[in-house]
Amino acid sequence: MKSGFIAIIGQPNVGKSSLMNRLIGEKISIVTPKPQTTRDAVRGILTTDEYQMVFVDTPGLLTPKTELGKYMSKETDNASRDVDVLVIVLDGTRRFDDRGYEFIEKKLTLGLPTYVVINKTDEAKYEKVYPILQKLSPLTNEGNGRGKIKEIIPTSCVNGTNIDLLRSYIASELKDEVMYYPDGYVTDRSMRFVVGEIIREKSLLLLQDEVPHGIGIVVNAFEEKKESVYVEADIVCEKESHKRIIIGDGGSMIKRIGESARRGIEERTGKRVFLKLFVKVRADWRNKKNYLRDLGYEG
Ligand SMILES: Nc1nc2c(ncn2[C@@H]2O[C@H](COP(=O)(O)OP(=O)(O)OP(=O)(O)O)[C@@H](O)[C@H]2O)c(=O)[nH]1
Ligand SMILES: [Mg+2]
Repeated sequence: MKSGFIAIIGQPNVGKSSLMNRLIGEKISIVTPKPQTTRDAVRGILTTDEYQMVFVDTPGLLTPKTELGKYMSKETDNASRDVDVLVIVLDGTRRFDDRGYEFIEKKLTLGLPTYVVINKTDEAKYEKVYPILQKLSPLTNEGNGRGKIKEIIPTSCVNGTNIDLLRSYIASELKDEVMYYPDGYVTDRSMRFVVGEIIREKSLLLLQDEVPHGIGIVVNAFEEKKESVYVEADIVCEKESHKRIIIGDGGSMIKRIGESARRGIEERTGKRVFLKLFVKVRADWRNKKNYLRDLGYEG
């Protein structure tokens, strides 16, 4: 039985969370088409007879503009420390620039087994992917040496291309001989955290424009019983105008978010869910330490 930690890092929206969910075969991290969906380093655990992989999904790399941004950056920095394997995810539909190259070059100096994933190949045409491969070639040619990319793997989280292959490469790198988590654990996060994330995911999916980035969720009540779960949560936003959008005409939007989140929580817990949502305005909460603490973004 081998085990190890694997950090999944890269630009926002490239599919890091989707990749972790695919590798584990369960939905652990929330996924939306909006960049900066993931705000905390979230561990996802895959345990089989042969190995235990502890993945760390991370917030997309960014230049922080708010205190929340600083927290997210720190989460990513800390997560790629003390791991056994690095998986750097690129979006095959996007141009790969010098900054991306320099980022990988810098990560290679850590001396960790590093795999580069070119994701979204279901959408990326060869003409898009080829220049990425070409650009990366100076970092690959010696194969297994220190400071070189071990493999470049084109993947798709939509149709599952090369997910098994990536998993087997990762398995070959595992060296530890301890079980970090008991069998049956799929994440290090509490169900209370997961519930907050599901509510945030549904809000991000339903809300448009600038509102989604300014929302956070505080779970005020979480009572899990044998067959049911009772949840009370605040959707925190930055402006009265955003609050009106979140509530919607005659409460139509908050109702949609609530229904969608309730279904999500039911799927995840397998229990009947009673969910009450409230909307609160906390001006500029992304820059206020005490609000950030209430929302769980501290440390
Ligand atoms: N076509 C296609 N879309 C993908 C693929 N992987 C992820 N996506 C989509 O890309 C978007 C972003 O996916 P996420 O997994 O949230 O990306 P992320 O890198 O975790 O994003 P952040 O947490 O914001 O940094 C979502 O709309 C996904 O459905 C893929 O292989 N192909
Ligand atoms: Mg993510």
